[in-house]
Amino acid sequence: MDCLFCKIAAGEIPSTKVYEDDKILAFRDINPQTPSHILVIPKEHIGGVDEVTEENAAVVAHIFAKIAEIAKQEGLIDGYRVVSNVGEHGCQSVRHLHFHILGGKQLNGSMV
Ligand code: DGP
Repeated sequence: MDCLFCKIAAGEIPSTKVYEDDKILAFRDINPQTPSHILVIPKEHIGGVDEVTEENAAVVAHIFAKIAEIAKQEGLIDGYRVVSNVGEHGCQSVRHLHFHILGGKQLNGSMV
């Protein structure tokens, strides 16, 4: 499958890793929108939030447990935002489930 984040997960394309285990990978966004901008992905290919099912949702729970740890490790003690863009209206540009951790500065209150 020609998927950019599958290739990053497999180590075929380099990334700046922040956290890795057998199920997930966290790495720095190539185009950071905030001082700390990390992407967290499952290693298995799931296209997006719209492809999460009862069968594959365990990895999403695992991702969220690790997001809390990664944010602490990153020093985001004053808070941060977790975002997952979905599909065309959500402006998802990479069709592999990922969660953005955005922090390191005061974010604005606008969700869109
Ligand atoms: P989204 O637009 O929500 O699908 O976010 C995709 C993000 O992926 C975007 O913020 C830029 C990032 N990105 C795209 N290509 C690469 C890459 O090759 N390496 C890294 N580290 N990030 C990438």
